[in-house]
Amino acid sequence: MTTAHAHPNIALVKYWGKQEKPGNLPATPNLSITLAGLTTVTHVSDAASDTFVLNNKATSDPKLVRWLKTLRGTFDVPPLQIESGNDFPTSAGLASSASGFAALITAINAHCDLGLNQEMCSEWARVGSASAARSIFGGFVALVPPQWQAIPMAKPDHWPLEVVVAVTSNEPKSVNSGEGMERSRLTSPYYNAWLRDAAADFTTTSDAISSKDFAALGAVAELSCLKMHSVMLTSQPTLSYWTPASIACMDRVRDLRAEGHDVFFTVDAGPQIKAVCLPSSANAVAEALSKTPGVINVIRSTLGDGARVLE
Ligand code: 2P0
Repeated sequence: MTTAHAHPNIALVKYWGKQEKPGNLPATPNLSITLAGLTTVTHVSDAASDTFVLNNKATSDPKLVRWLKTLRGTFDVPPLQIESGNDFPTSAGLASSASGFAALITAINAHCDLGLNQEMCSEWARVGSASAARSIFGGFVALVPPQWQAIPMAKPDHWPLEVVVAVTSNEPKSVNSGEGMERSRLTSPYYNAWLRDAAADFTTTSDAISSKDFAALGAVAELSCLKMHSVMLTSQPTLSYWTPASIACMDRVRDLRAEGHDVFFTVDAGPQIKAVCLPSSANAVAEALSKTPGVINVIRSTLGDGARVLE
């Protein structure tokens, strides 16, 4: 048996929409931070036929079945028992598919001696779930053309940001990301504007990370998030991932900033709020968000490392 783990990541420059060609390629460059405080652990062992256990429950995931079939088109991979567990809500806007596919390719690569380096693991993770390409690496990570293998931009200790995740629902999302993105591409009147601005947002964000300019990073990351949600909301039928508590948390983050705290929010395809902050503001942010009506719990995280084999 081989065990690997990986952490989810959250995008500061989002992607939402794919290219119209094979390979599961994002339509726009994107950039994330990897979260140490949330973890997927995946065990892979030989079996008579493929079996998949997620969070202690046998399941059949069409995305995983398709991905294994594609992998076997290139590599000799025997039938496998795959057991994966998350210490955080699954399919609820906390990037469980990112850490899931990153941990899985890392475990299979070691178990089956595929001989993949990290870049190639990133490419195979991306085929499963585009954001998973980024969870192969730690710290600040870019997923950009032309290779669309993730690139580590800076290690966690370059700028030890903290993240407070306000969990407002533990329910799986009603429309998955892949389906939602396709709906937005086909129907949102704002989709082309979203594509047009992405490269500039990416450059502004990279510069803010290099120079550790927190105010600049917060401004561009919040705008990228709100532009993505504008595209989602104007898709037909609408993609509305927020709860009243999500909105209350965003308002609370703005209040905290007005009070002098270094914090900004980002929100993915789900109702959870991720408040990114400097360590000096983390206690105040965690306390304020945990008291915000509708927040179930908060999870605190520092920046983490990439996927790796544990045993
Ligand atoms: C991101 N998200 O950049 C964006 C922001 C969610 C919102 O990438 O269809 O898991 O499995 O490739 O990459 C989540 O979607 O979707 C995502 P698939 P993925 O992080």
